[in-house]
Amino acid sequence: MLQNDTGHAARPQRAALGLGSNMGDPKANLAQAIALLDTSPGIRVLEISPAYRTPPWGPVPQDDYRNICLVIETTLAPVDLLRRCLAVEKQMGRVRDVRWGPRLIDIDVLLYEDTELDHPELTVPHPRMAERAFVLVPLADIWPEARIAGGLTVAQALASCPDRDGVVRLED
Ligand code: X6L
Ligand code: MG
Ligand code: MG
Repeated sequence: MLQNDTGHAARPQRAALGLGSNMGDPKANLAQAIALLDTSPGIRVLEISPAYRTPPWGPVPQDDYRNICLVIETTLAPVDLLRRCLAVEKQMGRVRDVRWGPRLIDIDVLLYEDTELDHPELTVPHPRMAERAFVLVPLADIWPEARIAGGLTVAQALASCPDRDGVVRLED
């Protein structure tokens, strides 16, 4: 990737983020996260998906989530983008206790242009997004032609993703 000496990509790059919340007021938490991301230097929010109520995935029993995806334009390099996402989580008061447990806000870097990156802090495309309807359903609303791991588009992966039924679009 083209980079200058500030760790910024030379030109804006398109990336996809996945956001989720199942503590406090999830709608307000997602709105705050969007605002904090959009006002971050080097990040501009281009598209916001509809919100979905999604059953909790993973081994920890917990409340349903509210999930959305964003398409952003960024001059940050992938790992700097991740660090910014984690800083927003922390700024909002996220405390990490139970692995895969309930969270106030979770912000994941899903895709970064066509970049395939395997870094100690970050793998893109997100290696498990193809199995997660709570990611694919909102992402298909705003970036269906994006390619995920394995060469499938988001729309193609969604067509063969189990458990889509539990993912319910929210009107407010
Ligand atoms: C075995 C072991 C099977 C682990 C599955 C699956 C772990 C998903 C973590 C797993 C396993 C996850 C969200 C969520 C989480 C979210 C909804 C995760 C991380 N985050 N469920 N569960 N939305 N609906 O954003 O995705 S924990
Ligand atoms: Mg996550
Ligand atoms: Mg995360």
